[in-house]
Amino acid sequence: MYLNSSVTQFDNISLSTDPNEEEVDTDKDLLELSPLTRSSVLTPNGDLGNSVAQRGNVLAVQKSEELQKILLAHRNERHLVILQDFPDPDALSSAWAYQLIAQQYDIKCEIIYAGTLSHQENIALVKLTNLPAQRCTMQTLKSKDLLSYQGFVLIDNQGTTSQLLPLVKQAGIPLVVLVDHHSLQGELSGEFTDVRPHVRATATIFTQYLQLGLLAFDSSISQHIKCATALMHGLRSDTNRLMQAQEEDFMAAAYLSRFYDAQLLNAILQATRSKRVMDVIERSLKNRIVQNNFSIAGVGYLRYDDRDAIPQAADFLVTEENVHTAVVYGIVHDEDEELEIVIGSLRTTKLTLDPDEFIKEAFGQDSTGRFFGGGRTGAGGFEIPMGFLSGSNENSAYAKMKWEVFDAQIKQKLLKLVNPKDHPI
Ligand SMILES: [Mn+2]
Repeated sequence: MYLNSSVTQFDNISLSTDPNEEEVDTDKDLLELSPLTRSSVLTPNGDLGNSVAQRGNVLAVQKSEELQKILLAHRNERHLVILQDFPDPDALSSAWAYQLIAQQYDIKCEIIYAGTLSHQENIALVKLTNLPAQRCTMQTLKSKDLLSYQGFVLIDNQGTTSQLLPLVKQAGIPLVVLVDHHSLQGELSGEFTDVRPHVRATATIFTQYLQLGLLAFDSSISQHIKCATALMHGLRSDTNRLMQAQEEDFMAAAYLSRFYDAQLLNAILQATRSKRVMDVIERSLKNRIVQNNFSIAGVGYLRYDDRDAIPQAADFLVTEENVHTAVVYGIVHDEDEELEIVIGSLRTTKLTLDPDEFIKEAFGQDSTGRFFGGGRTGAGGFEIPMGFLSGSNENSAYAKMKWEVFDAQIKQKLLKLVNPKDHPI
């Protein structure tokens, strides 16, 4: 717990672009300001519109101000922060930053996800930083007193990748805050919405909020150091270790570098792969077909807990020479709930390939108009529920046949886009 930034103090923090006296005192302090503030100080009339980053910063300032107002209006409430079923470092760290920001307004946030942390790095992240996210299955959520929550929050997702959403909506809990960098997935809009598909990581957006004063990180507070480390990890992992980072992401990483613990980050990154993940990667290698620089691999059945092996296999396949895009998919089965679902991941290094568009085009929508997947820069994913065809895999001939049908269907849909000449659309 920390008390250095009370709400009263916080109310006085100005998010406006007018630098106050203290801030323009010295050159060093100039560098402390946000990029927007700095450039508006240095070139009051010049250079507008020349940089996407600059426009991005105008938005960041507006959004920070807006978020501050919303949080003030929701003081003393309890909120559920819902992450995708299989949260990644970007989601986990951003949700934590949100929780710390909201805490200043006496808003109590519970960070929950329905699935598992299946990536070894994510498990290490949560354990080593003591990150306050909890698994919450449908059953657990049903057993909670949902009336005690005045709002819910979506971070690094728009509700399309969480099983919990229908239940929360049914309970009539309003969406208070939505912050994401995936392309807009639907009509869902919160009281506060900040969706910026051009930003590479949600951690970048949250770091900007911090930088703009929504919470002053203090390097003497261990929790702040750990959260900064988590954000650095989130930012790096969503930008392919900064390779796909843009100016805004680098600025955010630069800011976090003042607080993060490099050794702790290293410890998180040292996490090793389980044998089962290695086996899935091996299957993806064996089964892949490469056409037109696309590498496509079906990996058959996987346990629910190993689901994250799919994106890891895609990460690996995309490193092959002459491959710019990899798609890996498999049937994930949840023994507890007798549920089966086709899950796939796409990774691309091709700048002109939009994963969101590609996946929506390849797989289309379900009967309710919901897309089976989507994406962000460089990465995408899809989930196709198997409904009535779920289960009964004790009969191995049947299980094999079922896989073959799904495998063939997915390949057909992907190859239509991979070889457009063979299948004129
Ligand atoms: Mn993300």
